[in-house]
Amino acid sequence: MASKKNSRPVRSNGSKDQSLEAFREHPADSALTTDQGVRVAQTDDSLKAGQRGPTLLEDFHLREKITRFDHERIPERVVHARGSAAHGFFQVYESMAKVTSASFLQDPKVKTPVFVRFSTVAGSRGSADTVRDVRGFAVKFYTDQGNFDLVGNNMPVFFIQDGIKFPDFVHSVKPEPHHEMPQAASAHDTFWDFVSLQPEAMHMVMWVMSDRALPRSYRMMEGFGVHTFRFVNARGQGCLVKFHWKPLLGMHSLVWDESQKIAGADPDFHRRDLWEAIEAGAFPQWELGVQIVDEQDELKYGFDMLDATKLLPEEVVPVRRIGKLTLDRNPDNFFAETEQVAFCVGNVVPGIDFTNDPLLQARLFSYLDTQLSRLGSPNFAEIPINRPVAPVHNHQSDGHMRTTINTGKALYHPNSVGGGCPFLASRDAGAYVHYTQRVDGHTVRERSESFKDHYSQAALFFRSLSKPEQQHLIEACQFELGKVERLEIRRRVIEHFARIDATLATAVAGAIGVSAPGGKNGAPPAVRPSPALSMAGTVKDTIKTRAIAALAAPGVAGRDLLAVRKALEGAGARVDIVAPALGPIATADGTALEATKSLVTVKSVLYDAVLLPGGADGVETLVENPDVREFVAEAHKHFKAIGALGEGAELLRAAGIDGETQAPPSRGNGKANGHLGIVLGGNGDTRGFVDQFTRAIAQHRHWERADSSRPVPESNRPRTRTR
Ligand code: HDE
Repeated sequence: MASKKNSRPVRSNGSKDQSLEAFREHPADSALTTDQGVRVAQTDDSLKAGQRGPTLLEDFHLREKITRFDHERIPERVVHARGSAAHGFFQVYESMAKVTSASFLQDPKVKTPVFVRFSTVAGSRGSADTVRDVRGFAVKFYTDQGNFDLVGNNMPVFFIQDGIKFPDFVHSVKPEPHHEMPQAASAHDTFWDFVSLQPEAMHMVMWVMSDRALPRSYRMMEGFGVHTFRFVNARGQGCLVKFHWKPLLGMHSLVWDESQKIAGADPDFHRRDLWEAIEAGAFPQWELGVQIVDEQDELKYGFDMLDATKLLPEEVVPVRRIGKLTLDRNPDNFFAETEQVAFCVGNVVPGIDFTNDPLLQARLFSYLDTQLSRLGSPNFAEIPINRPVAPVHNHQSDGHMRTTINTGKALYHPNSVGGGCPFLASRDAGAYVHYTQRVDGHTVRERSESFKDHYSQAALFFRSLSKPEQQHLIEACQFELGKVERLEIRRRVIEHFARIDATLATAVAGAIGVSAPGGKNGAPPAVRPSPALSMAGTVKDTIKTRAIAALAAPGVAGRDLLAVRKALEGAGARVDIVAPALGPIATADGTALEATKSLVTVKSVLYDAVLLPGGADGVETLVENPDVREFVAEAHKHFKAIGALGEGAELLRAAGIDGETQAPPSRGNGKANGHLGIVLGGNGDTRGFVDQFTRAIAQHRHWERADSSRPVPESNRPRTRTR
């Protein structure tokens, strides 16, 4: 993306002198200036009448500095306020000319620049990343035919069917208006009140209560266009299309307890993860998938393709992967790019068109409208991050913050004064021509009958999940509804749940003081599960970019620890040496080892796996440290892989990890060694250990391990419970 960079000079790192004095020398070309380009001699004291006298109004440098500061903030987005973004590119695998004329979907050699912004929805700009929420997944393609924005989410459906309900829905999930609580959470009365009165939300409620709402990383979640869009080919023929993004690292999630703790330990967890992966050259990638359906089949699948509370199961219409998105560059400036980027569902290019989905139709209006107030002027498309790479020629003019300097006299069409410029283009010359659709109907404020089934797909989703995923969903509902103060709201929700799945309704009801309904609301629908909706079968053969904490203290066996670290890093993981204090560690075998993180600054929740070292003296020190014991116990509680070398196994016992989940005592390369994600290795031979530990980490979380930390009371335990 071409962008005009501010000329803020960056001092070359050539000089090793980092003293304060060294920074006081300033080469002429890097001098501090005012906004008018006047060089500034001193910026630490304001201009005063005498050293102890009043400040003078004529101090233009002071006034400019403070005035600019006063106006630094712009309104945050009303939804999706907290985001993180990156630059990258998209390449199609083969020409899609048969179905669409979109130029960026024709030639596999063409790299289309993109800017992608991920976000949470409900929280404000400063809220934590790991809250339970939908994630935004907005992609701006800078194509040679103009900008195409695919403004999607990480869930394929939405809470409401008609955009007119959007303000109601958002008001219900946002902090309650009288005391502005809770921040970035749906666990409160108004949200559940709204959805309990709006049963069309039930399918999306299932998604938001599932592990999909707690992604491990933006890099490990799917994306969806949600609505049904339309592809149109060069001959003007249309077909329906649903867009998907498939992450090459697979889909992985956090545990709820872990998410809450990360919100304190590192509220920027997802932002940092994305940033660091790109800085490390581990570029996140997704494949773009499409489900293509004939126009006449829009009602063929038992629901209406125009209804955004429904998904089209992949087992019914497979997702064809048509290209790849790679994010390879972090923004230079958060405000200029991530904050000022303006996505709009209405930004489409020739070959892509809309359908009559009433949620989509309202969005076509909303984005431009909100950006006028958020970015302060209709000229926001001139901000570098929003500027198309395709040339822009038109008669729009003036307004706040106009930067284009139009030349010539003719600001209208048609004109002869300007030689007729700019000219109109034909479809063949790449002009956008709307799809020709017959529209015929009465003016009504009504919902189509084909939109009226609100439970079948909620049941489809719940019953397609693996047993552990179902259990997590149940626990999420127990937590969220447990926070709802009004009994009648909790009761209403359980009545809806009973129409989705009896096990779900019974398990949740038991935890929230509501008696389970006895089937009077109608039996849950029979559904054929869709395995693609579960994350259980996702990519589990790589440890690329996984964060592993290797605990250490003076006296640990350094050689083995470093050998394992080298092997794990060779497989693409990041291994931090975590010790009670930063700095060099005197190892038992004299190998040089340095702690890059200390137990004071990091917690187990920030890692995917833990490696425990051998070495009797070092392990003894670690065993005595309560932070270490907590570190290991939490990793275990959060179902993470734990590898222990030699005496390191002592740390498992010290952390209270009992025999049930302990690996069998046999050491070596035996198969049973990776039992429930706990891998033991002997001193000296790390090869077999590394193989098994790598496989255990690649599994991501070992749900099959008993959750001894927060057992569900026996009476509430659904039959779907694992183990
Ligand atoms: Fe949005 N949405 N939305 N939305 N949305 C906004 O636009 C809106 C919906 C989505 O990173 C706002 O510039 C309405 C569905 C993303 O900048 C606003 C309706 C989906 C982002 C708005 C919806 C989305 C937004 C707030 C119902 C998934 C963040 C600031 C008719 C397909 C984009 C802004 C970014 C942002 C309106 C529903 C995705 C207010 C009226 C469904 C990813 O215009």
